[in-house]
Amino acid sequence: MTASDNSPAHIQTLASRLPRDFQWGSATSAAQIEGAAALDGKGPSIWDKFCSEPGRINDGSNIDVACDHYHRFRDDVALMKWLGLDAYRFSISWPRVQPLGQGAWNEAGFAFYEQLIDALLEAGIKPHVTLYHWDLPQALHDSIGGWTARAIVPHFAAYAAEVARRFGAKLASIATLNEPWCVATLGYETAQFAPGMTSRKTAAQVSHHLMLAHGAAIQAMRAVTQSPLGVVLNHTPSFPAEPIEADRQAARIDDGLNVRWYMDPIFRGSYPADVIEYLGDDAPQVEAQDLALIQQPLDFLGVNFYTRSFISTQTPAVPAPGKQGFTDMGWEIYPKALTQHLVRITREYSPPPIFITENGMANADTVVEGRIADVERIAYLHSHLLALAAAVDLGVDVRGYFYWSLLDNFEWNSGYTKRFGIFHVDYASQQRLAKDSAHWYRALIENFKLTRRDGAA
Ligand code: IFM
Repeated sequence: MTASDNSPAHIQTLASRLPRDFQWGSATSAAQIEGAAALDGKGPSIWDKFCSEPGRINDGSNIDVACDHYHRFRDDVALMKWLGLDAYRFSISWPRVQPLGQGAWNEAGFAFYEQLIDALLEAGIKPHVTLYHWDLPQALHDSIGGWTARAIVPHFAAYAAEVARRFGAKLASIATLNEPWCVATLGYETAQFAPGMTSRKTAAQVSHHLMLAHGAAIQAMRAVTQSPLGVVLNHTPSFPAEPIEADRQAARIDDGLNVRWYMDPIFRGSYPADVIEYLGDDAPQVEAQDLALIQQPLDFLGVNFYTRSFISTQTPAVPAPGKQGFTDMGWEIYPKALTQHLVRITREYSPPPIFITENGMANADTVVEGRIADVERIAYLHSHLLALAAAVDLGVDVRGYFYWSLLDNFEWNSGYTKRFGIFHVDYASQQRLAKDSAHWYRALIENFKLTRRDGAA
């Protein structure tokens, strides 16, 4: 990335390629920022429990306080307003509004989200809600087995309908699930995430229950709200490391597990046959009518994109080239895959309008004399926006972009060691500091509004 890439003229060219009503946003999730883990009637989530188990979180931390957003949300909305955001994506903590995951609602929990939504609307920022960003009520896990049990489906649908009934009229969108692949695979097969189980068979069954819960929730919400409804999937396109059949086949299966396993049932009403065959006895039990329930019409698709998967069957594995570097997560920076992938899913699935609901990088940021010169993040952000614009040029219907994340926050099993925010958080003082990337994003949004919305272009 050259210096001139960041010039106002370059930014203006980028802006002119995007639709006039393109929404500029940023995203967070409840468990990662809220804190107040046991306050005002909130029940524990599987992540509260997971954090309490020795060895699960790299830095031994927990989410008791996190970014203390529960108490500081008004200040955080002010930061969003300063950025000029059109939209903010956040999640509702299920155990905050329904501590047991079934039965009684917690009015104090709903009151928090109502205040947040109203503060956003007052600031002119569209609220986009996700219902499930990984913080399952621990009580539901204990009582019925959580996602391992088919019986979770009506409970999730009831929770979704209650949120939609209360808040639907104020929300710009409601997404059922965030990244079901992560929930099922990292939570139930590799044990990297809560609840920390290690069975591929269970994970496959969980993934089916997630899909059923998604379908049932969409159906239940349609009955009570006009708000646009959708789902958020993480897509990490798979590339064979070498032009050999073994790598190609492994990349196909990787794509099947990550992309097609969720896109096919949602948009085609079937699971991919090659993945069913690959799973063998571990394939989930699917009942008649399940796929019809899953394949609900959607108003939008959320795509979370960070990197690509470079698939090698050699020993040792052929490493990803990383010509544009790697993030602090060790993820290869490869923006071209975003363009290719958006074009591919548009061609193969004819999805509804797409939002890039997450994209961003962890960076080893350092504060020097009160400033964070995160040139790497600016380059990442800029190159991915150019990749997004290239997809729009090729006919992909992208309506918005949410930078992950607004704040440095709790990065799951990495604890607080990875910083994704465009605002730095000093966890001891809870002070927020705009990184250079925040200034860059702000200038971009301002320029876009001037030239694309208010201007004649
Ligand atoms: O922090 C996560 C987020 O919760 C889900 N998508 C990926 C992000 C970065 O790992």
